[in-house]
Amino acid sequence: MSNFLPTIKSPADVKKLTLPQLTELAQEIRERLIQSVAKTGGHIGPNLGVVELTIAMHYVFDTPKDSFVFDVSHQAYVHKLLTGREDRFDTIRQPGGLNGFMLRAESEHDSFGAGHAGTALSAALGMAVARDMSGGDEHIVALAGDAAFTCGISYEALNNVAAQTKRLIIVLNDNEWSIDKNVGAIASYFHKIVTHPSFTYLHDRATDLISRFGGKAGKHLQRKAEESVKGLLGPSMLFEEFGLDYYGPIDGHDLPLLVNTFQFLKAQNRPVVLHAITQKGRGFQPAIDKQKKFHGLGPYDPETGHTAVVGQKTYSEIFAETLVKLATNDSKVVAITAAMPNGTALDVFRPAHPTRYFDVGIAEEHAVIFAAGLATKGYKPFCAIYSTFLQRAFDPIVHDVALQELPVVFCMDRGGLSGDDGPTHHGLFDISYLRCVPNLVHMVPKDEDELADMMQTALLHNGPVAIRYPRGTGPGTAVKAQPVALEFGKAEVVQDGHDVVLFGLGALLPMAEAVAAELSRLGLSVAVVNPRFVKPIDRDVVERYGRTCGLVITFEDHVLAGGFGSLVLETLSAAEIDVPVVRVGWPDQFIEHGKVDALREKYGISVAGAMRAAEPYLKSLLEERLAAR
Ligand SMILES: Cc1ncc(C[n+]2csc(CCOP(=O)(O)OP(=O)(O)O)c2C)c(N)n1
Repeated sequence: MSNFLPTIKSPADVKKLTLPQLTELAQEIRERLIQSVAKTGGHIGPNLGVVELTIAMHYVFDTPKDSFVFDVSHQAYVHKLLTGREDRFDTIRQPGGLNGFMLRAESEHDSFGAGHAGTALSAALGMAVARDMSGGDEHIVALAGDAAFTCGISYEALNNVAAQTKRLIIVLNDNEWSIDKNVGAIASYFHKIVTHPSFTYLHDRATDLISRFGGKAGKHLQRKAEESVKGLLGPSMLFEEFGLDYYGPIDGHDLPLLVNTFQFLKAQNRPVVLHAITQKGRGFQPAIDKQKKFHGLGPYDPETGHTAVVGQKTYSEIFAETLVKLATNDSKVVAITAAMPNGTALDVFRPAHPTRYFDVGIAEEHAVIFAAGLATKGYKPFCAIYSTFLQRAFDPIVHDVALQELPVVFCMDRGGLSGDDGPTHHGLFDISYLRCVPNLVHMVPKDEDELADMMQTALLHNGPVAIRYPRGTGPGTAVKAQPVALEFGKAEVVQDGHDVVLFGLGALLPMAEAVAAELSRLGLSVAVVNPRFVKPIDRDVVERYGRTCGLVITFEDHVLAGGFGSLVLETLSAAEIDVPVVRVGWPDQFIEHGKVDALREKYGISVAGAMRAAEPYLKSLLEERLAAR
């Protein structure tokens, strides 16, 4: 195999290669991706699908002068390899290493950071308008997957493109997959275009013309393609109606064709859409066979694609299995996912209750308002949406669900630090952004069985409820055959005591217990509380221990600002109880990617960190309490 990749120190080096050499480079990149991501884990499938597209973009355009905006930007690995980060590529998603997404702070070639879907077109349009206003001549290229077009924001951007700029290039990277199979009318529409018999004809002709005539033929071809496709699809062509010129569909793995097409598009003085057909996982059979699994995953065997078997069930699986039970007992229970059937484990629910399962695409706002509509007719929707993605649906939660007191249940997976994915994916804000919303109940389970019980509690509650639970596995507590509703608004006192009280929220209860053990060794009497409910907080318990104890310590896998500890402070203050409160949680800054344990240690969310934070109070507390005995 050739060895061009190590010589690519910047996109200028890509431009030095010939077209046949670019094809060899594509091979090298594929091999590198497969080998490297096998060790680090990451979005292997999407990146194998955009190898040629990214090479062609860097061959034709000039970042950082020109700007590339990638939707989600989980498919930016090839871009990273071509923009001076090849030597650090093996550190991707590792502590201190490259981020798994585009990051403005990481490289001047990363013009816009992302991690959430649907933002590329709006950001690219903003850049294009800024360029126009300041008289620049650079190119702005947005690359968005077909699933990005299930996001409402993409259409909000499209609605403005033609009126606001004359020059913007949008690449629709169509592989027919979101993480799962892409869904809805837009997916069918794209499918109809690409499966039309004329596509094969057009493509064969295009390749033939380009191989015979080079660049000039590209222009000719595009005109032909444009006319033919227009002829095929009639005047209601989606992008044409938005005022963009549509080109394609073309084979997104045909490098010479892509290079010619981008050269042609670069010269256009109209906003354009290039529809490129790609294959997710291209060049790696396990990823082609298992599209869903290889969208994004942990380390795998680069030969076979095998991954380590995880024995214990994840919180997501417990959630989905419990929802199956609830739906079996209650015909009004429905499940909603916004394009995450795999991540939320609703994959398990789909076959069990197919008519009550809804994948709405990457459309969190719609998911929530859709659930509100269902709830008005007596249904009990459970919306399984990651904490970080639910941020997008804040207004629907307030305006459509909570204000009308509709019984929608938000099951917020990945509540807490997400680890390798980094700041775009950490679920660290949901307590703050939800506890200010009237009527909304917020619960956090300490283990798997309590999650099931909280779901039952939510089912019986006639109003909106949110439940947050962490990524991955919990303590491994056995789940009862049938969940039982919890006493509403009541905390669980795990251990009684009268000198110090520790509130360990959810996954941090064991940390609180470990700190309790240390404090007990010092001779203090320590109470440990599993709060269960953030809202309504168990005021009796907070006030009772606040009055008897000389120190309160709260633990949460959440930002401190507006979090559970803040709520405890507010509760104590409202009752005029003056007791020192030490809050353990994430500081007021975005937390980088890394391993959860190491990041917790770094930011003092640990037994040692809690002891350090409590230390200023311990000496006087010990003196006072021990003297009183
Ligand atoms: C708001 C939001 N919801 C959900 C996700 C999770 N997610 C990440 S990538 C992805 C699918 C993207 O599919 P597509 O845009 O077609 O790109 P592909 O991976 O197929 O190349 C989803 C649902 C997200 N990143 N952002």
